[in-house]
Amino acid sequence: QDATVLCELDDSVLRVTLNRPDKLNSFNEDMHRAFRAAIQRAHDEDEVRCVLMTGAGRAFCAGQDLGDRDPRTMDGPPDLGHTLETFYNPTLRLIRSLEKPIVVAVNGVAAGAGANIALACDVVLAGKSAKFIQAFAKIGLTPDAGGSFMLTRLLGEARAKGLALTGEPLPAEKAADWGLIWKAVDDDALMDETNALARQFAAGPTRGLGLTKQSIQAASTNSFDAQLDHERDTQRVAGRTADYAEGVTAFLDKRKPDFRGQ
Ligand code: T3D
Repeated sequence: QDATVLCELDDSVLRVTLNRPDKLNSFNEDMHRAFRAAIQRAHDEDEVRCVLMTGAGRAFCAGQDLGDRDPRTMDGPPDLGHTLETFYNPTLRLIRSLEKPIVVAVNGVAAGAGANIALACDVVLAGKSAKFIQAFAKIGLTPDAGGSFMLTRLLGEARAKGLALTGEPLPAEKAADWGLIWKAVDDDALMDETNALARQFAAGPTRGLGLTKQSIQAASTNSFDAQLDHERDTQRVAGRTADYAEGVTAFLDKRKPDFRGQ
């Protein structure tokens, strides 16, 4: 059987490809474990300076594999709170806490938890034919994988509720217009553009970029005062990195900086 998640380190970019194309890359337990391991690897290995996430085939990810939730073959209703706590939530926490950028190429439909995993990452590009679907409403569930948090913060309550209650597909260009994602690009250009961005991040000041990600995320829940304190503490750390010294030296020498991720 093919690996459910392909994982390859290339020039400091960890490429993570969801790989169950026949099932539109929906999550079974094996894929949950492999995906978690990939994000954990990004935490553990200094060589990884950026993650690029995408899906194999025509879809990005259709969320939970509903074949594993067939009520006709189950012994009573499942405890989905338990499955979230066991599978999705720890992975979402790893994604948000990773102090390295995660770039996503949404190459096709992103539905349910598949959409919300993408939205929890840092810079999301989508092919113009891609769609984001809060599919939960169609099957009697509620948004998960951080969706209720991300949609509300990125879009506000009106649009978050509209998407979550109707389950209507949101085309990539509209998602970009609404500020849900960074960019919608021509399908043919998606991988080139995402690769270029991932390489740019992987050659960047990794500590500074990681702290920047944490700072923007903290602003979602902090007061202004608390965020000023956060900025002070973050800048103190960034100011002690070798990459900051290199950045300033390169500027003064009128040359390109050579960041080492330290
Ligand atoms: O359970 C828990 O642990 C709680 C957590 C829940 C998290 C969630 O994500 S719940 C939401 C689950 N996802 C969905 O409800 C989406 C279901 N899929 C769809 O609505 C549609 O497939 C799409 C809109 C995503 C794409 O539509 P379309 O027309 O492009 O493709 P299709 O023909 O529906 O799908 C192609 C194949 O993929 C098809 O298989 P087949 O007929 O060729 O053998 C389809 O059954 C399969 N597939 C698509 N999504 C899933 C799936 N198989 C299993 N699970 C899926 N989620």
